[in-house]
Amino acid sequence: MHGVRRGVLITFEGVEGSGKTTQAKFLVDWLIARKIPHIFIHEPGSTKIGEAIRSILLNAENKVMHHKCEVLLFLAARSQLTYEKIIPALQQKKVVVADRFSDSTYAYQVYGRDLPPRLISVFNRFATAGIKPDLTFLFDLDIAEGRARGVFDDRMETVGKTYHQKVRRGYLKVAHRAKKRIKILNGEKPVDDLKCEIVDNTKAFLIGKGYKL
Ligand code: Z5A
Repeated sequence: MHGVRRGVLITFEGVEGSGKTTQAKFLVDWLIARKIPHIFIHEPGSTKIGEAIRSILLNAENKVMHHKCEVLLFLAARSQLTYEKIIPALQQKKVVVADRFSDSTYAYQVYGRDLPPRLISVFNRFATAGIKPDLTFLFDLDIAEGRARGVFDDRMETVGKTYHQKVRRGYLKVAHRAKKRIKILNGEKPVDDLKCEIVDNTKAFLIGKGYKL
């Protein structure tokens, strides 16, 4: 950890069922095996306040929720997580592995809900103290294929297929604008192939940041 100045934030993004949680957990196992200090978080949630907000956001009975209320709740949960867990972990030079972060808001609320990008970007900067991911893995997968992998019945998951297709396209637009940071992975590939791609990319990235592996 000699040459490391601050920790890094590695995020996993993608549509539902794309396999990002599976791979984020594999990366955590890899970090444990190498004794690299880290934390694992998911959004919305990972704090007491964030989990309470999550239950409001994902409750399928809350169908009346306005899109503006929705985005503010996601940002409120992120803000708590940023100050309670992410900033302290980065200061302690830890690797922060996050199952979703700001790119989700651009894909699901800006592109998916047609909310104004500039305003949401300002709100997001306010919520996160300007913290951005250092490396992002985006799992791209056909919506129907993702859905076939599980049961998806919460408030966000039960919005129609057209919405989720917009989200997928939104993610690709975000990735197009941040080519250096966001690695697009083919979510159709077998789990072990994806695992190798992620480990290879993360290894190179961490070495570049001064981690001794
Ligand atoms: N949301 C938002 O709108 N705005 C925001 O700012 C934020 C979030 C932060 C959170 O949902 C919801 O909040 C989410 C976005 C929205 N809603 N939607 N829709 P969540 O946390 O409950 O769940 P999720 O993040 O959508 O993840 P998920 O549905 O659990 O799926 P996943 O993490 O992408 O996949 P997985 O759990 O790793 O894998 C799913 C299944 O596929 C599982 O059985 C695996 O064994 C299998 N799998 C995994 N990889 C493969 C491969 N490669 N091949 C075959 N099968 C595989």
